Formats: sequence, C-alpha cells, structure tokens
Amino acid sequence: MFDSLSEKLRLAFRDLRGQGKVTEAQLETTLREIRVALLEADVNFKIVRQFIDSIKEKALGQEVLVSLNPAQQIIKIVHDQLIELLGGTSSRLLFTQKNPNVVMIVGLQGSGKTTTSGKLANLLYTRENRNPLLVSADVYRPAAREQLRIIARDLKRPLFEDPLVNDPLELCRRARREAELKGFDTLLIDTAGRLHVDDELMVELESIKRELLPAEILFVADAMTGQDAVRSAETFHQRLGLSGVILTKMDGDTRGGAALSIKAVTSQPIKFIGVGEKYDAIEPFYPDRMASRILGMGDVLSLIEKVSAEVDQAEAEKLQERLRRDQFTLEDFRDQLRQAKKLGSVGKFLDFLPGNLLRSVGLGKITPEQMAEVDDQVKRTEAIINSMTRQERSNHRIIDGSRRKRIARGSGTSVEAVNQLLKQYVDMRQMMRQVMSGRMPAPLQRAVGHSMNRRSKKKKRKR
Ligand SMILES: Nc1nc2c(ncn2[C@@H]2O[C@H](COP(=O)(O)OP(=O)(O)O)[C@@H](O)[C@H]2O)c(=O)[nH]1
Ligand SMILES: [Mg+2]
Repeated sequence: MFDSLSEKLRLAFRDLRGQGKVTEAQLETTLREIRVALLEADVNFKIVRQFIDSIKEKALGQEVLVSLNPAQQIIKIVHDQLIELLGGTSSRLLFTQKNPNVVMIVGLQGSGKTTTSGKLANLLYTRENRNPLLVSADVYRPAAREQLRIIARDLKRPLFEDPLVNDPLELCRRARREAELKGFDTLLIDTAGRLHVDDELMVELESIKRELLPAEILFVADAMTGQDAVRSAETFHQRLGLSGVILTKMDGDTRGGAALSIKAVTSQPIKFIGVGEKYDAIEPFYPDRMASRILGMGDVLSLIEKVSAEVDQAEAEKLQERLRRDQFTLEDFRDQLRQAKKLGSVGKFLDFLPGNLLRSVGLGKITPEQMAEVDDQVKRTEAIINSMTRQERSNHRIIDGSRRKRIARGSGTSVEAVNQLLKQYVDMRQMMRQVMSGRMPAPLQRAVGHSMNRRSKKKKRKR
C-alpha cells in the first residue's frame, strides 16, 4: 500500500541530518521533495499546497521538544499533518436507537458496493453484535441481485428479495417492513451504480434517502482511481449528503491520492478500507496507523509521540538522566504504565509494547470486554513487578530462572508472562535510550539516510 509514496518520503527525509540544526535550505529541499511525492501519488494539488504550507509554518515556529532532535521533529510534524489529512481520529458507524437503522451503500459501478455490502453485513454481525438484513436495490442488472444473493448465502446473512418488484424504492420499502416485522436492527441497501455520475441515478438515490432516512450513507470508492474517486465523492456528497467513505482495493498498488484527499475535499471521513476480495477483507480506518504506515516507521513514531506528548519536559529530562546512567528501572516502567493508564491513553502506550496487547485489542472498536482485557494485562504487569524485590526492580539482569519462577508464583502468573514482560522492558529501554540520546532507532535511520548508520554501528553496545 502506497509503496512508491513511502519510498519517496523516505528519500525526502534523507537530506535532514540526524543531529544538528536543520537549515532553512534543507527544509526547503525536503518540502519540495515531499510536494513532488504527494503530487505523484495523485493527491489533489490544492491539498498538497495547504499541506506543505502548514508543515513549513509548524517547522519554523515549532516549540523545541527536549526529547527529539531537529530532524525527528520535522518527521513528527509531517506525521501529525498526515494524520490530520487522513481525517484525524477514526470514525465509526453511527447508529440511532430507532431500529431498523438503514445504511445506504452508494457509488459508481465496479467500485465494490456489492462486495462491501456483504463485508459490512458480516462485520456488523460478527463484531458489532448487530443483526443486519441485506437488500439489493440494483434492479437494472439481474446479475447484480444474483451476486448479492450468492454473497449472502456464503456468509449466511439474510437477504430480502421480491422478484415481482422492479422499483428500487418499493423494494427498499418492503425490505424495511420485513426488517421491522422480523426484528432486524439494520437494513443494508446495496444500491445501483453507473459508470459515471448521472442525474437519473441521483434522483433515484435521493428518493430512497428521503423515504428511508438512512442513519448512514456510505460512498464506496475504488482507491485505484485516485482523483476520479474524489471528484465523484464530491458530487455524491452534494446530492445526497454522505456520512462517510469506504475506500476499496487498498490491497492493490494504489498511489494514495484518494486516501489522502477525500477527507479534505468532501469533509467526509473514511470509515473503512477494503483490502481484498475475501469477505473479511475490510478494516476500520485509523488515520494515525495509516500515517505511520505511509512513513514506514510505525512503532518508533508512536514512541516519539508518547515521549513528546505525554511526558512533560521536566519529566523527560529526569528520564533522560536516568537513561543516561542506565537507571530506567522496572519501577519506572511500572510508573509509566500507571501514568499511561491514568491519562486514559493505554492504547497509545500499548502501541509500542511489542506484540501481545494490541493484538488483544484487535481491529474495530474496542469493546468493553476488550478494554477489560487490556486492563487485566496492565494489572498483571503491575502484579509481576510488585512481586519483585527492590533489588530485582532496579537491576533486571539478576532475575534468573529461579527468580522468574518465584515472581510468577508470587504474582499468580506464569514464567512466560514474566519473560514476556522482561523482554518488553528491555526493548522499551533500548528504544527510549536511542530516542532520548538523539540517536535514531533503526527504522528512523533508514528514513533519514545512511550517513547515520556508520556512527551508530560503531556505538552499538549491549543492552
Ligand atoms: N482487490 C480487491 N477487490 C475488490 C475489493 N472490493 C471489491 N473488489 C472487487 O471489485 C469488483 C467489483 O466489485 P462489486 O462489489 O461488484 O462492485 P459494484 O459494482 O460497486 O457493486 C469485484 O471483482 C470485487 O471482487 C477490495 O477491497 N479489494
Ligand atoms: Mg453491485
């Protein structure tokens, strides 16, 4: 996804040197390369201009963050702006109390409406605990209804059909009546599409909207079609008032133009992305994760974000001092965890604890059960650290096999859990030390250029 854009951005950052001050000339060069990269990715030119202007403004007027060197700061600014461009926060489907909630799936022919209707029915049923009924309002092509019938059958999701009715609006009415009678809380309408935006179709969609009062009108756009997708989204939005966008075919080698412009142009958030032809190939859209993915340095950036946003400066200096003296202990680790919990940002914190926790959260909205699971894990971590002696907490290297067994017993966990925690701690120390000391962790080094590599190789020492 966005490989070519990622690669070009990496090259753009190459000229920023890791340590010293970034000169205005360097900044100009970098910005020019970013601009070209975005234009080549087929991002709307007006959006590109705004994007570059705001990066420049922020880079020149930035507050200096203790924990980041100048190059890192610029990367962080680009990262933040990318998140903004992609929509800021993630947006979910919004349902009302009044069932059945109607969801209209609209878009051009071939964009992926029918496939996406099936994917959504499946997702709502398996992950959101809803009970959707599908209906095809595409009466013009017999194959369209047949296609949805097959999908519904494969997924074992109910489909409303009435072969005697050939009027799309009447079909939708009947489907809603069926949903009311049989207690379906959601009605998913797969609408007809045309090759181009056309007035007749719009009139039809408007009439369905007027009568069915959908909770969501989702525009399905093929990400591969770039600015064409953005333009048709705009037209659909003017006529229908969309509530969100689903970008399909993000698994293909799309350049990124649609994803990066559609929110800014239509002001409608991307709610899901389609990442394959299979029925489960749909994901909620997270602007921050996508931005990190585009920049190709996910974990490290969330670490930087944490360091810069959540640790205040004095705290950061203290931490830096401890790290320098190799004193970031397990107790500090526990305090960080507690602080993150207090801030209600456990999710962010989890982002850079390798593996486990994030996976337990999974994709999609975090259900109360999942949140409880996260809470459990945090508690378990605390319990493990509490079961250590003070000596062990300040020097993890002495925690050998028999101590691990004792700690596991004492905390009511397992030796594996203790091992895992120690590994996370060591990894985190390592990353923090690198970021704090202004040396870049490997992924950032790759981004910034190879001139750094030689130095850090020489400096590489044991954890
Ligand atoms: N690779 C890929 N193909 C997709 C995705 N979504 C839909 N498709 C394919 O796009 C084609 C058109 O999809 P369809 O649902 O019939 O589009 P519609 O005309 O808008 O209803 C089909 O071959 C789908 O399998 C996706 O996210 N990834
Ligand atoms: Mg279709």
